[in-house]
Amino acid sequence: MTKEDYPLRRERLFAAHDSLTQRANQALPDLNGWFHRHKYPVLTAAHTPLFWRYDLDPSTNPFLMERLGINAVFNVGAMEWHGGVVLMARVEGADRKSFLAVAESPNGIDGFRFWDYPVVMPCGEDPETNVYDMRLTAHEDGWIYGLFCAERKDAAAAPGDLSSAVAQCGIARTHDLKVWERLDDLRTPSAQQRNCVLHAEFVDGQYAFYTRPQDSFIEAGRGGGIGWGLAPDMEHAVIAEEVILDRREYHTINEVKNGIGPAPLKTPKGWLHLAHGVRNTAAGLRYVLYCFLCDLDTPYQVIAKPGGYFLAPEGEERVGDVSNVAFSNGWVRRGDDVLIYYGASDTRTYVAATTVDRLLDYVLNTPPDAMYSAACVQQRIALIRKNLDMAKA
Ligand code: M1P
Repeated sequence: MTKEDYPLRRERLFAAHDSLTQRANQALPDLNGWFHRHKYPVLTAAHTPLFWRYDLDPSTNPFLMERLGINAVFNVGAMEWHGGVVLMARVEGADRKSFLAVAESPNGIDGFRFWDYPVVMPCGEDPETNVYDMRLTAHEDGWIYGLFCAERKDAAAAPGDLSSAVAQCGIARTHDLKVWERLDDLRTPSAQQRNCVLHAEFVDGQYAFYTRPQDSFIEAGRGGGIGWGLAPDMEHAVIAEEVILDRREYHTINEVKNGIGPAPLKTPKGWLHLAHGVRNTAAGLRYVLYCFLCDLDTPYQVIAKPGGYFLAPEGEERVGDVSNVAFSNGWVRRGDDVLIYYGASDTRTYVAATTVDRLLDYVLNTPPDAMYSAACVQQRIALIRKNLDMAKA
């Protein structure tokens, strides 16, 4: 590139970035009545500001090269913010390390722009190697809490094993999403934790957590599913007793693993949950989203749970660094509308839209998993018979 080419290349880079971040999204037709997708991802690596990636000084970067690449933007926490929507994104650098950063949009569907600086998350004397998947909870105590995975190399790993890691639940709080106070990591009876979420209200005067006990970094092992526990304080949160709220089951969408998505929505009929379930296939793990409803007064009791998945990765969502993954840790209620943000294949972020009424109808009227083929046939025959009888009448 000659010196003369520099201004043109710079102009093209900025024009392409502007056209991406200003592109209007398009609602896609709703296929099952549960939600509708939108055509374009709301956040990708290319949405990150150019000044995060390029040295824009021609004297030190005459070729206008990227200096610090971004690999992916996915698995976002979400909340309403001054009438708009903010996403707390997992941004993964080309160096594989993730960090957290806020992007804001007036309508939650398109026009997301990152704040100038990523989140500076305080860390202690033993800094984690990787932080990701923050769930945001505006708690009734007045703080906004962010619970996230804090990952470190396993100190007990055998020599030469550079993959074994330990996942724990990091906790921080803020009032403005800019200045964060780091609290102790959550302590539970389980060896490791990921996908932990803070409930927005006190339960029995204590802080209530959704957990995901796991034996090792990847395997849930004896961890039976999504857990629940109470802690008397947040500065040094300790859960003494962890109970399983939504159990993993053989030959279902969550036989291998599951985990709560965002903090549940409070509705007149119960606490509405979005979670992810993981099953095995010959092609590897498949991550899908599912929903269930918990009792308002006893939020650790599931009162309705449809069989099967609510949202599975489709089309280009299925392709990425970890293919066949739909993962959500953020949704936003705006009146009756609900915007669901989901990471696609650990690479980019999409939004689907629905309403509280639709979600309640879905969880209350979709039949549960019948658990074996013969019972599934009977379940389907009941539906077919009802429809055919009605058509004859
Ligand atoms: O790679 C798929 C997902 O794997 C993990 O989720 P889980 O602990 O349920 O397996 C997380 O690392 C998540 O970020 C990732 O999307």
